[in-house]
Amino acid sequence: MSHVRPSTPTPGRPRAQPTGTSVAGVHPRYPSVAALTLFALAGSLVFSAWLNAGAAKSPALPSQSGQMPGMNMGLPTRTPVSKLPSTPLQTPTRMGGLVMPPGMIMTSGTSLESMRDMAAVYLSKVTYTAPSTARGDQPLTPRLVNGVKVFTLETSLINWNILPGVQVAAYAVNHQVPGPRIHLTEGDRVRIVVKNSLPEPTTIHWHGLSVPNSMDGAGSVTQKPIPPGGSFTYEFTVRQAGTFFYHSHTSVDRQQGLGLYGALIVDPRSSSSVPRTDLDYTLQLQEWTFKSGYTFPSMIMEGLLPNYFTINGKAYPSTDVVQMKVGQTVRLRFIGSNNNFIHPMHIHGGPFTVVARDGAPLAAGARFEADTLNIGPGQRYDVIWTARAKGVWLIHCHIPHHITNDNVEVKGGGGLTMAINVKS
Ligand SMILES: [Cu+2]
Repeated sequence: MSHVRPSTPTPGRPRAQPTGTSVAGVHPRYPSVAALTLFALAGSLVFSAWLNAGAAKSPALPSQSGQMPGMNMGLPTRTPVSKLPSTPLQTPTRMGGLVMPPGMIMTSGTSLESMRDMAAVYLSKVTYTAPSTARGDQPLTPRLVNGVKVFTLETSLINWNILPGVQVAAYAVNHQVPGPRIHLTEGDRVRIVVKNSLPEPTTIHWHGLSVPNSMDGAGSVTQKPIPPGGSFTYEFTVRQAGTFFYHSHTSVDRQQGLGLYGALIVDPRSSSSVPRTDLDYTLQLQEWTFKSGYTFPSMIMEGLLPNYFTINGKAYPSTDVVQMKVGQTVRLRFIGSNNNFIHPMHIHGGPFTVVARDGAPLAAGARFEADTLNIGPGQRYDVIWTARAKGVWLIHCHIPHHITNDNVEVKGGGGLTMAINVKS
């Protein structure tokens, strides 16, 4: 408990003074606080005298009170609505060939490199438009070559509908957001050829998997980034089982934030201690910053805060519906493919049991019940939910802004919302 601030003074360690509450108690280290406190007291005396004189009824304000100009002593200063300036609409702006987000603060010290990182996806470099009904996370079938499962991933810029009327520009794998699902069995030898059709370098990291260092995909650390038009072959044996994912590890804040990730699910070779379920569903989360038709990488930065949110590349009501019958169980695999925000994912209809974390099953005694689980960037949780009663039960983020589409609620939700439809 050493991190808890002691409630009683410790010898030799003076307790911090509450500032501005008591003139007599002001610590000598805070002379300006003492002066301000005295000034505030004097000011409030002047103010009450002024109030008693009925001056509050006068429309003319502080100058009559004899106060210092520019000092607000708690007087009502609300400007009438009719006198408020009207808001100039903010729009994306141009900086050379870059499109910068509205609201972003740029100074003479902002480097071109950082602006490139935060600029809108270059629409002229988009090479494919997915059908508006296309879904991400599609299973990818490997070729079997001498006992090795061979997969091909191609990265590129695409147009992608997160809603029927909202088409973002995205960093995609095999023309999907999220990229295709790689489904393996513990012990598999895999070879994954990554072809880079992006206009910039990239690499792919196998998040959570124990692989040889040279196969780890950390751009500029364990390998040279794959140049535009180039390719790189990753090969390793999978020695774990559970919920993993892959994602860009070069300009990660931009590339992964704009869609370059996908699920990597490994089945155990023998029977697992994790209970079996009737259904299995994977949820990959993402934020989007889509303003005036331009798509910016979502970040916790001015101008880049997200206004759309997706589960498996779609915002509610375009998210999947899980169909179940009363008494059935579903294993929900939450993947923290979101790269800036934490999403407390909540499920209606009773608690679920958390059975695995970060690809590792929890021993029976370590499993626990919950109804809301924080899914932080990079984390994975497998939970088992039981359909106890018929009806439509929601899975949703419990940050209400994250269940809107551009701040608007549609059909009782938005963004990180999806439904489980339970029939009897
Ligand atoms: Cu959220």
